[in-house]
Amino acid sequence: GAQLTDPAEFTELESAAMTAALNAAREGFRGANPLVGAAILTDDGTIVTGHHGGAGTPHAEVDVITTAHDLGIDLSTATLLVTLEPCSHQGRTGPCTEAIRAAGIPSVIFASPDPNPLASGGGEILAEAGLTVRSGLHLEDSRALNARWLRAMNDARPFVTVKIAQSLDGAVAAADGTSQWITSQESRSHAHEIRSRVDAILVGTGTALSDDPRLNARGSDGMELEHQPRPVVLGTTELPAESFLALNPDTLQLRTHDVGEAVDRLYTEGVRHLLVEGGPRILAAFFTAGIVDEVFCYQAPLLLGQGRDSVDGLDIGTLTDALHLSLDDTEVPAVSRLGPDVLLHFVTAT
Ligand code: AOF
Ligand code: ZN
Repeated sequence: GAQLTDPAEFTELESAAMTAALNAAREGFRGANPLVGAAILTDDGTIVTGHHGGAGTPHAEVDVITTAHDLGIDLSTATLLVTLEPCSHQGRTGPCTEAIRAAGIPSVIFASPDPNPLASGGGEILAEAGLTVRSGLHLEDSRALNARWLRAMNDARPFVTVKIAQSLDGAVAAADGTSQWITSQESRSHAHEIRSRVDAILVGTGTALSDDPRLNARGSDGMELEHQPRPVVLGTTELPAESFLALNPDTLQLRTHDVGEAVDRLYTEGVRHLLVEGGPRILAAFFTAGIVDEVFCYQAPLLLGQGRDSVDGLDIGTLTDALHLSLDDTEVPAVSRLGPDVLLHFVTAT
């Protein structure tokens, strides 16, 4: 990658423009693609921003250049700031390096390098083409913005979020199998928001058969949210032809018992963020395989007695073998109240 620039070399206006780009990035969709924002800073201190809206849509650089053209801004003396190194590849859209050159922009600042081997190297390409290229401005903020995507890229497997909704005594269903609804409406809405930010949701065939879930993301009004995850079912049992998942042409059934193989397959399918919703044996398999990155646990204030454990089948016989998690509030509060429930956010050891 390109050399990092000494932070002292950036002006206050450049810093402000990168902050604006970071804020614009947050308007994007967190899914298979990173959140990326861009800004154009002109001689007279004007700042315009753009962002990437999700896979298949224009990259942030192209978005902000389009806006600048629409506003009649002179780009021949402008600086383009972008939260991620401009891509160099022909992907679902063209290379941003080309768009920047074609726009005649002489100076580029990016926050963090692009770790994607397909897309990286754009900084060097622009420098070789004679542009002034600097990097590292608000580097940590840019990294924090895409922590899940960066982890997925680095590990070459999807970032795995586990969702558990349970009673105080750790049950996800009562003894007779009844499970609707243990958690509150507020908790369920929150869980649907998470669904709308992931690429895929995975359940086992057991859950698919017992609950007939839709695995889509819905608002509190019951309407589908803008971004829908891909439903994934793990296991060999056939789904009933009339079930929601069998009727959804996007459903992917993975007929493997190995969760490691399953996530590898999902990565090649383009999944960068996977939400695992159960059931209890699937959760145990993910924990045992060490491929859980994050847990959202919705804890409802009720006891279910002889219920079904939320995680079932962990081979832990003694305290020293316990699997440890830690409360984490780098991005969301580690502990929050959702109506009558408590939401806990954990990460696993890295
Ligand atoms: C940029 N600007 O706004 C984004 C970039 O699927 P594609 O073709 O859109 O390419 C996605 C890859 O491009 C993604 O994995 C990452 O490496 C880079 N994303 N690059 O110059 C952007 N979103
Ligand atoms: Zn690009």
